[in-house]
Amino acid sequence: MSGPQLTQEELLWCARTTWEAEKAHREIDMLTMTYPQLDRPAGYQVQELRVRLVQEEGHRVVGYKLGSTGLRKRMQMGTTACSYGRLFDYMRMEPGQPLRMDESIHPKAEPEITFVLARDLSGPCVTAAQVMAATDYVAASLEIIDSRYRDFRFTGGDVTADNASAHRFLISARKYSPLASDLSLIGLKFTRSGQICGLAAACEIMGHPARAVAGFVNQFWRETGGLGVKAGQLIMTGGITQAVALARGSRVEARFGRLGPVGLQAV
Ligand code: OOG
Ligand code: MG
Repeated sequence: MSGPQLTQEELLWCARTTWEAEKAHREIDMLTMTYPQLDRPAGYQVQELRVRLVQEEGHRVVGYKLGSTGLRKRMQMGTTACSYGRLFDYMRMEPGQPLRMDESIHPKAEPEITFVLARDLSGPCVTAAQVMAATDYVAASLEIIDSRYRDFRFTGGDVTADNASAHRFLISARKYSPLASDLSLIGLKFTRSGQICGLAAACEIMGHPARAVAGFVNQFWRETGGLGVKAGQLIMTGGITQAVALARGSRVEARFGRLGPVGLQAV
């Protein structure tokens, strides 16, 4: 970390800056250009303040999204550190609903497996087996990330402050028991406008996506000073392939073996 820690006022300025950019669909310079000392822990402080700003405008947290849990995402983004962001009610898309480019900056799509909990889970030492036992169902999903930073470039502190680039998400209506078969072996074909852009299996997510959920629950407990994840909340476990850029007219579809297909069109 270089320079003195950020003051509460500076942290709040960072929170406002990325939230305003999200609402205006406008890209901004990295916060670390102004505050080079914004590291990941400071990024989480900003994220907490940003959550409060968003809630003050009447939006509700419905779950969490995990970042850089997938091997290919880590390679794409040049990082090895997992991160998380909040999913809000306004980000949810319904099947058949198009992604509006005029409400986005430079959106990218990535296929993910989403867990929905049947019971509350709290760190500090939750295991993947406990996650499986506490899961109501899993479902195929697409995440649309849309970094507020110019050219989709950022440091770990920047992206954490920017709610891990969260923008929109779509969860398939088909619910699947995580115990019905080996979830880590579920295969996936990801296409954009008919062209294959990813072939993968769920084990790309830390060997098994439940492991990513466990790691997140423990990290969340540490970052928030003891908070847990609630029954009914969604946990998107991270992009299994690389994220692909969308343009007006792009159609992306992820066909997830037993979990079924999920797709959307950008307009
Ligand atoms: C940060 C979010 C990463 C994932 O699934 O790995 C993410 C980013 O790369 O913009 O959502
Ligand atoms: Mg993602």
